[in-house]
Amino acid sequence: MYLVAGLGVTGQSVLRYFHSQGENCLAFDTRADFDISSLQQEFSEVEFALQELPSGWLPRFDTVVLSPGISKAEPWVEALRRSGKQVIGDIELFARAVGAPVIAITGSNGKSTVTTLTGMALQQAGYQVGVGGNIGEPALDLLIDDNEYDVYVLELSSFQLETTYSLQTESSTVLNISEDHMDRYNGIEDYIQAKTKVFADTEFAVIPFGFSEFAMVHHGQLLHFGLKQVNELTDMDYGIVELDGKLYLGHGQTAQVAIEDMLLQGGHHQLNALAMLALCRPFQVENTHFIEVLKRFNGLPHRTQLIANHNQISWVNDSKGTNVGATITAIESLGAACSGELVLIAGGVGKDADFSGLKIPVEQFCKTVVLFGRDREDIYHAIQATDLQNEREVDVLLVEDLNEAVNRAKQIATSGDCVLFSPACASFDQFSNYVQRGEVFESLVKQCCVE
Ligand code: UMA
Ligand code: ADP
Repeated sequence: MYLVAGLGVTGQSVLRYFHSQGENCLAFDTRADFDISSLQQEFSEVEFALQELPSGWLPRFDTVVLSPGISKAEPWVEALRRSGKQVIGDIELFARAVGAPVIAITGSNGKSTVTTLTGMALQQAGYQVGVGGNIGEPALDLLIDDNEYDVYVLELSSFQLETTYSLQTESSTVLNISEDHMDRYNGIEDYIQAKTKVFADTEFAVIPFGFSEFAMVHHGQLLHFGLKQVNELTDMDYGIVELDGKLYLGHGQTAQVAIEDMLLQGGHHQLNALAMLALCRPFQVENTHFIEVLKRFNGLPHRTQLIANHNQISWVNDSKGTNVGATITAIESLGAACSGELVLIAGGVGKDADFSGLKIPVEQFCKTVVLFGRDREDIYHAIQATDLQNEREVDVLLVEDLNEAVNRAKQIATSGDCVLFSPACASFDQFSNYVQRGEVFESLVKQCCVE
């Protein structure tokens, strides 16, 4: 018997999966105020408990299916493991049941974008593609919907990989590593270890140049990718290829997609596209298919998305910038493109991150930083630290909430400037998730652009 622990998006997909398999289970959520009435109606065969795991249940299950939002280090989870229970996640269940090839994508930033691009390229090439995982659609739902997929493309978080043991993939990648979720890990090494589990059983391990150590655990072939423009790229290297004076994304000496044909310009978009090319290597995808996709891919919502241009001031929503690495990328990429200066709005739940990496790009591109949310002072201290030379004066303001932050940004920004909302933090102090936070930002911007 299984215990489904956590009844959010993942836990509910596990209940649906077990229901479809005729497998009975017990279901538990640690939140006392979690409303389970509709779940009780839908899954009348399942027993539910909230807040405390009933001790009478202990002899009744042997495997815990743990939601990614619950840490394996929680004392009650540890105690279950010590008592001999197996602790797995939804992706492990998926791995045990899937009957078609899988591509798996992890990394600190760019996962959803590369997952979407890879799915689009395979679809363009005629495959039936199931896209899911951390990106939103739970992986197990793909196994029980009405489609017959030829291939699955999964975005996997480090939390999901921690509880995955037997996933076999055709190709997989760790796109990059920068600090994230340090409240759940004992340092960056621990986090890297969780991420690199994606290479445990893969045919092609796709890794950034210079990070071969990522793939220590892998047995298949290595493909490297990065913005290198070199003459001696081998056939296993994906980078920038020059042909007749024009720059292309490609591998070895093969020019695949002219960079000028990409709708999204900028370094990190090229990196994400290169990762897509490498991940698709085990499949039959023609260059024309890649070109078609990159010509029309306009980015995903809430990722460095231009949402308004008013009085020559542009407003950009990067609510999905939930860690320092993502926000640095956003500052550098928009800072380079902006004719004026940036007004950065950031803040929220810092996840014990070290924010000092923001200092240099902020000094290079921002005239003002407006900080809101629970951990705003941590960012304030990191940006205001005076241990670097060549400092440029940047105003750093502390406000309570996003409404106040948008209004202050409006007063400060002048013609040519760009107001960038890239929080470098999770949203859970003031919003339900990054999507709601982005939507609130967009409606505040709309209001203040009309006034
Ligand atoms: N929670 C409890 N008690 C419980 C169960 C959950 O307190 O018993 C809390 C968690 O601590 C967390 C929240 O509820 O604060 C949600 O946790 P969850 O495990 O229920 O999450 P799901 O709703 O199942 O959503 C998860 C992913 N969320 C997390 O890993 C936190 C979603 O990714 C993912 O889309 C979904 O599964 C489908 O696979 C979101 C995310 O923020 C976008 N992911 C993190 C990230 O991208 O950085 C990892
Ligand atoms: P994830 O799913 O890993 O959170 P997304 O594709 O949703 O990644 O992008 C989130 C943010 O990360 C973007 O808004 C952008 O600021 C940043 N980003 C995207 N691609 C990259 C990359 N290759 N390297 C660094 N940062 C990136």
